[in-house]
Amino acid sequence: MTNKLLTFTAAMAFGATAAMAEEVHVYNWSDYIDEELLSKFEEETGIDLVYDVFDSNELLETKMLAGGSGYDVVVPTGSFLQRQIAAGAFQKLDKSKLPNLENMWDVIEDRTAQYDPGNEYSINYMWGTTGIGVNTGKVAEVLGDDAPINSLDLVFDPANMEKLAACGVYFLDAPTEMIPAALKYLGLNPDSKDADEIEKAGEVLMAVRPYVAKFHSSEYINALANGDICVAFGWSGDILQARDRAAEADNGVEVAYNAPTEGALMWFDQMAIPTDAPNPDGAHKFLNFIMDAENMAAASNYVYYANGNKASQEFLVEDVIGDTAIYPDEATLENLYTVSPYDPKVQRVVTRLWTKIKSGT
Ligand code: N2P
Repeated sequence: MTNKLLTFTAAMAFGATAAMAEEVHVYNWSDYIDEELLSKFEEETGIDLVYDVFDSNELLETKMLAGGSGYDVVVPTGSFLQRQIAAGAFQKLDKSKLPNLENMWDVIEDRTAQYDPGNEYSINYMWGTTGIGVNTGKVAEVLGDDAPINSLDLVFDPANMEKLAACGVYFLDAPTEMIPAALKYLGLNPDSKDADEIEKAGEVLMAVRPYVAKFHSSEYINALANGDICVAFGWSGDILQARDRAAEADNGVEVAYNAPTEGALMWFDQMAIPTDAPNPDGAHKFLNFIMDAENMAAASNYVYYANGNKASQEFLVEDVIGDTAIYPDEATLENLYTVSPYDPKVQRVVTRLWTKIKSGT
């Protein structure tokens, strides 16, 4: 009895303390941070960090538009951010709480202003490209040494895909990445909002659909690294992480990333604070922590994505700052395109088409 009472009292006291501890809830992409930074934030601020991950803008958008997500910081891609700002999903940043904003890179701020004019609602976390990851050995076995590993022909020409199906191909489960790529393959504007053109892109995807083992936006990292698949249409840094995981495993798998020579999508992932964030003050502390030059460099050095922080550049390892697949040179930059959000009518076309493509019917 006494024991029970004691336990009960202790639990109450513990519960009360736990309820009082400050928390920040962050919702970021999977495989997108050096987790040591998470404990560093907790040590420096005394705030408990609750860190969840996702791999789909559509999923994040559903949560943002529904409201009440409970998150203090989320990371939509620019084109999604833009329409979520329009829907009232985010609050303006209090720049007086963000002294590390001075570390940010004007070149990237100019580009992200396309989605968030004046960068009033967001800071850039990472940016990158969408392209082709290959297991070089297996692809050469299947298609020969002159396989077009840096061309959209690899993934959109059914003759290539029919052969590659034997060693395994994954595509992103992301219509806003795959449709622009298919439009580019057709020589059309990748940012086209024309329903007929989008249908044509759908035909490109349907023609290779039988040879795609899976549409998924994060599993391809390990699948490539393990040698379970030989091609992934995915995100630059993720494929470079697969390259490193294979090298660490010393399993004979060699992974390479190429932005397609026809042109590649360049995207920007932006940290923003939901309008109904439970702890906006803590959210600003997290953003400021992330914008610290050394913290931002640690994140990029770990995940192989470029960031929008100029001051971080002196802390980047050569493998990152010196790799044009991560920090593109002028010539590479010229070959990158960006996209803007679909309006609701076109979005319905895209959503319907994507469901059809994934089901393959
Ligand atoms: C991280 C993927 C982030 C890129 N795994 C998608 N915007």
